[in-house]
Amino acid sequence: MVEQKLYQLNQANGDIKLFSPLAMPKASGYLWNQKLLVQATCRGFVNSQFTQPEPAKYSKGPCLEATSFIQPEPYYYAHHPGRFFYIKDEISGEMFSAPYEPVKAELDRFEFTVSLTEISWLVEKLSIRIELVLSIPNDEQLEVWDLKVTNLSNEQRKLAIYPYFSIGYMSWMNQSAKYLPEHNAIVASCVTPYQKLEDYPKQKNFKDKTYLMSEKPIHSFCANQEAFEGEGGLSQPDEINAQILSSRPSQYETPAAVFQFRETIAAGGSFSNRLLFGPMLMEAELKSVRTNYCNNPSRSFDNKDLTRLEYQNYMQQAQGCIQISTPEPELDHFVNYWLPRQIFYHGDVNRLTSDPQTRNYLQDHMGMSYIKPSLAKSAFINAISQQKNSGELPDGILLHEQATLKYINQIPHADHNVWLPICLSAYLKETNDYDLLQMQLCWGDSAELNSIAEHIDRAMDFLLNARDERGLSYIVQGDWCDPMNMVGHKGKGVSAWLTMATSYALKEWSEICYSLNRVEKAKEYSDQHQLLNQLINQYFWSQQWFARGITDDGRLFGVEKDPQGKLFLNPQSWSILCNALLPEHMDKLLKATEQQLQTPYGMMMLAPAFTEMREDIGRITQKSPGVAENGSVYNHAAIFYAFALYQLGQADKGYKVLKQMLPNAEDAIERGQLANFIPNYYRGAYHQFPEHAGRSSQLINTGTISWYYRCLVEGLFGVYGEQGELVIKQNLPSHWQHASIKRRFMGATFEIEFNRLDKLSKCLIEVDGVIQDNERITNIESGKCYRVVVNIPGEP
Ligand code: CEZ
Repeated sequence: MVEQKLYQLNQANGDIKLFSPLAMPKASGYLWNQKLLVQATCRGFVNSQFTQPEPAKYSKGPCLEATSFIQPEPYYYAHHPGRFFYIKDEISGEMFSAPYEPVKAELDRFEFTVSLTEISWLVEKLSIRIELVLSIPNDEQLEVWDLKVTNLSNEQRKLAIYPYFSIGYMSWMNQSAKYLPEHNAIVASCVTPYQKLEDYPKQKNFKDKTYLMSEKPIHSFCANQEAFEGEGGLSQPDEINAQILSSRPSQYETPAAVFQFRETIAAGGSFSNRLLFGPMLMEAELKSVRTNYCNNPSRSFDNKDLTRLEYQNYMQQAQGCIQISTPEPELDHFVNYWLPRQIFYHGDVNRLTSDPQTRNYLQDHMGMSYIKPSLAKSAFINAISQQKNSGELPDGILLHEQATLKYINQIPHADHNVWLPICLSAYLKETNDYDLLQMQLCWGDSAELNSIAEHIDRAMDFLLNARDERGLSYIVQGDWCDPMNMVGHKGKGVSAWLTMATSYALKEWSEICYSLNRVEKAKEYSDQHQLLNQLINQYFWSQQWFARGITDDGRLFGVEKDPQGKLFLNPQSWSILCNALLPEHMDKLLKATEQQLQTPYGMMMLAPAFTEMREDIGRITQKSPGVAENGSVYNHAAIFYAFALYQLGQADKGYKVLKQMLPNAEDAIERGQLANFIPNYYRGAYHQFPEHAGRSSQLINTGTISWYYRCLVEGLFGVYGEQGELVIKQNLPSHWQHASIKRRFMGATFEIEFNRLDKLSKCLIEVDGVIQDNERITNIESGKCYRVVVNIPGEP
């Protein structure tokens, strides 16, 4: 027997197909638009959120309000929100559910396909084929489910088909559900709980209703979770064992949305139907949903229907500036299809928040510089216009008038300013839009007008002032590392990472100032950067690597003598980025870092992970060891390391980090996810808890991806802009003999072939047949296609 592959990548359209619901139960796809995010697992569990404008849920757990964020390593339990389809043979009484939950019957065939614009399933059991397609419109808060049931047997079948959409526990104040025959819909209603009187006006227009509508007439329904399940539970619901559903509404009971269709299907024949699920404000909205999405020829299920075309158009924007073809098909697949899509999700909907953390907002838009630079530009302007007159950027950027700083954004973090020149630098390389820096903007708290360049000067001055008597950067209640909240809360502790990041920011800004001909400023910041690098070595170098910081009580931590949290990755990476790492220390540092932090799943953020609270470090030490910042393979930190390695020209080491970030055929099961996104972490604490190592957090929100793209452009392929010219400085791994890419830059296209040739003494670059005497392409003409050959020395 030929062993069936676990999953398959389609290089022609980006699809990923998974062939079992068991091997990677949490494998998922995600769809979004500006107001809605839906992440669905292969088994039919769904995490979804919509905005009003704060994120909210319309399908929840059974007894929790579940209004919190989507959690890492989400736990899916029997009653977890999901969209399930029970199928019963009315003659034999046999039953199963698609895609898999909650009956979990062994299936004859299973295909879960995540494509760029929809998620679909094909399931076969009892000679019945179920095809399900989930899509969403590009601008509405609505899940569109197209269902097709085909009789694969040679006989006529009598089937009962039951879509079961969980609505869950909506509110302890008021919840109910009923069926509205005129709309073929179940509508559940609630009142979002509140206490403060002043919240009433803010909440009275909340979309407190969830509906499920059927295109075709239904035979029976149930809108009451408990009644539906009865004693049988979700895997054998009492109401499915009965002939028809009970027509029960719910009145201060947990709502559910279940329909029954009873169909006689001829041999080879099929039954199709469409279901629409989402939140709404008023019942009156059902009318337009019906008109638009039911029996409307232009929007009926078809590859060319309007809803799909509109969504495909939306997703068309998720095109990166490089297309690659390398010896690694998995890398090609991810970089050509899924990476730009994940970046576009971050940049276009800002992770569905209304107050993104400033550092996230800036880094996400750094990534957008490669996808849709116009959007990145407006984001940078928006962030800078909220900068305080003191030079300080706020902890979060408000995206609409009523938005407020919430949760983590109420905690003072000291690093936001460093991201401004760091992220802008990538944008400027890509666009050459130095004019942006002359734009006049006022401040978040004052009407004074200053150029963006002056805004950034002030951001740098603010960082330089936020230092102790030694010249080291205060950490306050956190830096890039959010939960490192007790190192400096008494006002004394300093961060090695932030001191390095400040130095790197100054270096980047100084270089930009030179390009702007602001020679004095450039010199001033460059001097400060040099000075900082001396301090970094003086205070933070410890034996073989850089420490992480000095606590309020003056303790240097992240050093050899610490039993836990001995070595942190970020200070090593950033000492390289800011050029503080002394040549004589380089080997020691790289060796220690690799020995202690490298795992088969990537670089851990620190090791050993903390197993108990340290009151001089903070909340990070309370996280489970190997989870998130406490020593996981925290991809955001790992990608900084890759970027630093590329800066050193360490092509093989850099590539290894990039490659390890993607699930591959050998370890996909341990990671538990498909290569359709980079998660924020894989479980770490590799040496302490090896049995869980590698497990994906399943979270799609991460700053990793922007840097991943930057590593491809500036590192691996080395095809980046400088003053409108294209620099070619590749770092292909030594085992690649050949690669080709298509690079969009300054309106032109570059078809670049890389070949490794033996006996070549140095890299040779040929542009349209002409050998270049340096590594840059100048006088680029927009609209033109350049053919570039890069010959790289191979064996001597
Ligand atoms: O959030 C991320 C932040 O969005 O953690 C990063 C930080 O740089 C990003 O801005 C590192 O700390 O405990 C916490 O508060 C955590 O910090 C999380 O919220 C963390 C999550 O892992 C989400 O990705």
